Amino acid sequence: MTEPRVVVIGAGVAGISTAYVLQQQGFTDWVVLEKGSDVGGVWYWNHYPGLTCDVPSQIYQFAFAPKPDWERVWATGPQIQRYHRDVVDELGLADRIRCDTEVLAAEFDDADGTWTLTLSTGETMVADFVVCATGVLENPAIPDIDGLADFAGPVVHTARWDDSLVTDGRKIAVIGTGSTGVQVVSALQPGAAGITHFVRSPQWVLWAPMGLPQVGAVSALFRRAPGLLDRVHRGLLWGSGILADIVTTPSWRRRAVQAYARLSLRAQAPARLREDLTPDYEPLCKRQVVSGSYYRAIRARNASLVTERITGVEPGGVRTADGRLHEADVLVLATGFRAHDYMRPMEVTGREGIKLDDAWADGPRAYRMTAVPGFPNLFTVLGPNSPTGSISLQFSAELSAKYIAQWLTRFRDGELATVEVTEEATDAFNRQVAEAMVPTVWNTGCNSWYFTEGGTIDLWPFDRKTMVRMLSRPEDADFHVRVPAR
Ligand code: NA7
Repeated sequence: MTEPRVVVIGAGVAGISTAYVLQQQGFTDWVVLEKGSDVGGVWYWNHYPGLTCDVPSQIYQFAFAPKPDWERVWATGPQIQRYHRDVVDELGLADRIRCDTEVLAAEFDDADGTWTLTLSTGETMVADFVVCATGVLENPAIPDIDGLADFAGPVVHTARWDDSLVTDGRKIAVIGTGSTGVQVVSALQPGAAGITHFVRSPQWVLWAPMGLPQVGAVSALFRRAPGLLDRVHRGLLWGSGILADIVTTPSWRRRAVQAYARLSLRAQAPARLREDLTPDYEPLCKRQVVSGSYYRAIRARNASLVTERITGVEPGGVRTADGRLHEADVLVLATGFRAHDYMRPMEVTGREGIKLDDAWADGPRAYRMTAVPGFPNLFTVLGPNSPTGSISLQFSAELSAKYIAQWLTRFRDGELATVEVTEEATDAFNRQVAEAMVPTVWNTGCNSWYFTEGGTIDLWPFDRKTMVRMLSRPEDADFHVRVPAR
């Protein structure tokens, strides 16, 4: 038996799932490296006002760590961050996680089949396997707007919020109208002297009571009856299959949800802004925004909606194409993420010096979310094609980690030294993905963070059963497996 040395990079949903699986399967030589000062991934980095998960808490949780007593049906960011911390502590994973440790570079050594990692602490670390659990919505996208650096007041991206920033009583400009922009405008509007929301492309906003508390009696019942909690979780996983069907297959169900989105706009948006707030693409095409408060916020006296194109930022505010200067004291960038960076900015060098940046010049390309040709003994959890908008992230992270653990077991059993997915298998998978994307709602004529630089849609277009089938057992024919030298 040769115990594999495993480094997991990232301690968010994907990294914690991987850590749990490694612990459960009795691996002993592994560590999780996390660049943040705490666990939680996006829930650590994002703490802007109004942050709420748009997936109900009873499904946005690990199956192996069910929480009976969420405060809200849709939990807030701080609650979810605390949950991740608690899970790590309660499962005894904390000692394995090194925070404040960024991996700057990872290089594969062809001669001995190991990875050498260069850390921000100045150390190097050698591993047999690297599991990149580095996240999707990780690197903030800073817009390229003329004069941004000249703004006189604070400029803050929502994913790097400054908790000491005072916004009450000030004039706030918010750029961006995705889930984040909608949430931050709703939260900042009541206290602001004025809030201007710059909307380049309006979004469909599904109405939902996002502030709904989880009734105490329900929490008490779940605490007393863990079996019931488990059944509810499974029921929700099953139910999310309907959601997957809605986005991937045109049907009456899709039309019904789209009709609800149109109704939300008609019923909630102020009449004078309705035209400006009406998107020119189908509901559900972009990642659906859900809110119970945005239309109320944007119709308030101190709020204004600007759809005119931004031409630049000046010390005193934001200038638009009609020549107007929209005065502001604080500029909030709710401009999203470079969602296809994955492991980057880490410099990853695979077999024969292949750079990940070159391999992915046209956008990320992987096999079944987990493996990349040219990069032996490196796996990804919640890697390319993993965002789904319907299948639980925690479910796919745990499934992927268990899949990867099968390779680690074979290493431990002396059956392999290195494993690398083939180009052919990766191409075949990506052809399947492209074909399955055709009838999806994401392919109906809009632009969003789902699209890569190469124009492909970086999502999971199959159902949960297919995910389970693809990741239940490694298919040897899809891999180059090198056996250990005797
Ligand atoms: P998104 O959904 O990527 O939204 C980014 C927003 O920022 C979107 O409205 C963009 O407009 C806008 N944007 C980006 N650059 C500019 C410039 N230069 N000028 C004006 N507007 C700009 O990010 P979020 O953080 O809201 O949400 C990400 C995910 O987090 C979300 O989908 C959920 O899964 C949770 P555009 O639409 O491109 O015209």
